[in-house]
Amino acid sequence: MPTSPESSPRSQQLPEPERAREWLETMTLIRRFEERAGEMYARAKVGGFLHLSIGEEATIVGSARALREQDYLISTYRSHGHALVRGTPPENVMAELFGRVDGCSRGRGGSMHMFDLSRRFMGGYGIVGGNLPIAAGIALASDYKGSEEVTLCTFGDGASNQGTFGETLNLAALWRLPVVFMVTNNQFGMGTALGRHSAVTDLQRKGESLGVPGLRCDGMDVLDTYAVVSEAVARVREERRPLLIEAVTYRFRGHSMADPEQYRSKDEVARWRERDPLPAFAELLVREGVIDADERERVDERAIARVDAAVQFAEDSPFPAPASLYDDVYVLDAEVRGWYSVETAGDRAGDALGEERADARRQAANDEIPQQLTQALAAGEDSRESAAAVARDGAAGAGGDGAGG
Ligand SMILES: Cc1ncc(C[n+]2csc(CCOP(=O)(O)OP(=O)(O)O)c2C)c(N)n1
Ligand SMILES: [Mg+2]
Repeated sequence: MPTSPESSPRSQQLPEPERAREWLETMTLIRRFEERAGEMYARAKVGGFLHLSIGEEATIVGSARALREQDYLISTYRSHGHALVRGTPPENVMAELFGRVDGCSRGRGGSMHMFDLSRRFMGGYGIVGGNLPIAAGIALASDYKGSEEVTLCTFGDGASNQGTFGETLNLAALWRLPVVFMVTNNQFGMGTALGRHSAVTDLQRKGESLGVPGLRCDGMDVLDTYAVVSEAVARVREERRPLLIEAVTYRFRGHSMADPEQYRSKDEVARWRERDPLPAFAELLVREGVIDADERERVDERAIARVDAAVQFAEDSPFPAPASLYDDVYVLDAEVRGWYSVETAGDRAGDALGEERADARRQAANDEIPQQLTQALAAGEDSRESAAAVARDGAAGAGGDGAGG
């Protein structure tokens, strides 16, 4: 099964009809959303990169539905579906793609940096393998608090070759952290097939030597994914030991929007498309009498209408104000001067002037500026305007010559 589209037959239990319908609705929403996101990218409405997970919807929905609301989910740059499955409104996900203020990361992250703390979706990361140590940190915090929370960390087959994979699984096993690692084996790391980038292709076994046992699920089947991830999450919650799951799936589209796909044949894609998880699940629900053909049609129409609304919402949302450019970021003082600048000049040996300026800034940072900010925020003033005003005054005051460093 790992590298071919055939599934192994398993006995699979359908959930309650209401849940089954919700899973179908969510898978359909993700599919329609991503198709439209691709169109919007082609029309230059979306900047940067765009990675679609069309074909991987059963992996996303089956795994996320195995979580409780208090559990955490963290994924990669291929994460529109993860935001949607956790309940982030499609309007805010689309606005994020468009770089607008109503995006779930306020338009500052774009496609690769979805984030929704209120729904415990911890992002969206552009660095391959970069989310694994963060997941371990989240799980460590959950453990430290004595909570029952579990973290589900999804990443790609390619990421399983990163140093962070070994380092994180080792520590997670050693410290008995409540984290489920899930490698979404979609058969490729960019244009490199699994067998050409990983010495071990049976990915569920890749954590064994690190003390992390593995399980495998058919990531093209939402029922199997749900069953296996549920079992893993329950075990991790109970036993306080990490597990690794390999979800075997396939991405039907290119790695990102600019991918000539010369590394695979059309036949191979067509063979996997025969197992398209979305019609497979919809047909199962019709066969089992959970929905009828009309209902299936309506689910699709509703998803399309919701995505239409999301596009309109994103179009209507403004871009972030230019004055907010430096909100939430640290910048080097030599480049931009302000209370938010990170000191560098004072670190240079023998640079007396730099040290003097750094001292002045440190002094300012210690007292005046944060207090002014706190007061401004407490008075309910618009935080961005206040911050900008304080930054201007602070920079002038701290450096004497308006330089601040
Ligand atoms: C540390 C790092 N190295 C390289 C890249 C470039 N890169 C982006 S996606 C990708 C492939 C990762 O493949 P996989 O982990 O299987 O995830 P998938 O794209 O299939 O979801 C690479 C190498 C990166 N973003 N980060
Ligand atoms: Mg991959």
